[in-house]
Amino acid sequence: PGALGAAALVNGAPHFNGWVQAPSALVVETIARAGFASVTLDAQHGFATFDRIVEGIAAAALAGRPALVRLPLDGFSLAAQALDAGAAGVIAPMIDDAAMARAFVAAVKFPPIGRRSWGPNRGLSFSGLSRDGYLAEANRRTLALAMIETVEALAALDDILAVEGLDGVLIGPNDLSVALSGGAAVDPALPAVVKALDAIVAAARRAKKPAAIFANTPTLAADYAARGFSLVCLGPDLAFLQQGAARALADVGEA
Ligand code: 3PY
Ligand code: MG
Repeated sequence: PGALGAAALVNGAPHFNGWVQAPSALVVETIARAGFASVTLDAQHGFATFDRIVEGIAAAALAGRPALVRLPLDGFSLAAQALDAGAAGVIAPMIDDAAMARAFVAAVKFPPIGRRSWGPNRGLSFSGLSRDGYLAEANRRTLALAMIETVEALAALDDILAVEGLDGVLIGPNDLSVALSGGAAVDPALPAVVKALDAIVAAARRAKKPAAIFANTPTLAADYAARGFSLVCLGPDLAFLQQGAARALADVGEA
């Protein structure tokens, strides 16, 4: 399925990722074959249990696409398990400061950067490398992305980006809008959110790390790509399904 190195994301054209919350193998394969460059299996707000993650990574691989996993909030124990299962990278939600980013990195990078425990299973076999080769390369080939979606994280952005082994940041504009509006609105179009975006892209450029973002709509996705976000996540699958179903009903005059 290929790796998703941070360096390629920094230098390449915008990369569109299909966000999957109901990751049966068939759904993941369908989203991957729709043409997204990679998929994300969401274990925070989606239904990506570990068994589904194991299946979902295989389904994405069948379509020749790498899979990322968004972790739940309760610690990082799933993080290295996902990499062992062949995930190309992991996304940690609600990272507020450099200490949290360092704890995340410790879980997913091998020494000397972190303390990921050895046992890479399918990650090793996908890589095509020897055991020593994987040990030498895995820190570069697997992505660790910290979600920036709180007021605290915005204030600590440069410190978070400076954490060694953290490959980049991924903006959660929904949570960020809730945070920046003091709980008054969930709306990525809020001026305070939009204003933060250019500063985030600039900070990531200074750190030579990719800035990624989740987009609620294709229009927002295109806008984020134009602003310089190098990885733009679009979805989720359940919204595609709901919107397609509603449009079909409307087309037959039922809505
Ligand atoms: C957010 O926008 O807050 C996200 O976490 C994207 O899913
Ligand atoms: Mg969020």
